[in-house]
Amino acid sequence: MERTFVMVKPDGVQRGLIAEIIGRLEKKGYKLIGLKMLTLTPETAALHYAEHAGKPFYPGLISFITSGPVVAMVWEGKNAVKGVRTLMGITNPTEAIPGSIRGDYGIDMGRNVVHGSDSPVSAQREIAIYFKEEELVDYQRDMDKWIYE
Ligand code: DAT
Ligand code: MG
Repeated sequence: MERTFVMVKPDGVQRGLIAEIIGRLEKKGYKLIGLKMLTLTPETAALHYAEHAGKPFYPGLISFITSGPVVAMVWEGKNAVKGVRTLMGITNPTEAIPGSIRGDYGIDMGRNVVHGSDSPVSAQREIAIYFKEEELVDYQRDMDKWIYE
């Protein structure tokens, strides 16, 4: 099973969308295996968003993502990286399709409520920034036989 890193961003936390976002992933069928609430330091934010360093939106992105608590999570499931990106919608919430999290809850690019890894390689890298392996929970769900054929 594939793992992906998901984060409810500071705007999602402030707007009371934690349960909504977790609920969508949970109801889809993905399995939550790690969760913590924290406020990112500028150092952690820089690690997380290293690929965007130097871009025009980078300073705003770092100041936004460190502006309040976030909920960091690891979700597991078949093709979880791709599936979670589909549930999230594209980066620009104005263009994200209704029914997706960003499409339903955002307007501005820099306030798009949720983060999800864009590839399995990114997922591994991002999970390692936020979680030690022993903080991820290994458990079976009986309902998985009703989700996977
Ligand atoms: P995503 O979060 O969909 O993976 P990304 O990795 O390209 O998107 O960018 C990371 C975050 O940076 C994104 O969620 C919002 C912000 N961002 C990206 N492009 C932006 C832009 N042109 N203006 C403002 N913020 C931007
Ligand atoms: Mg990205």
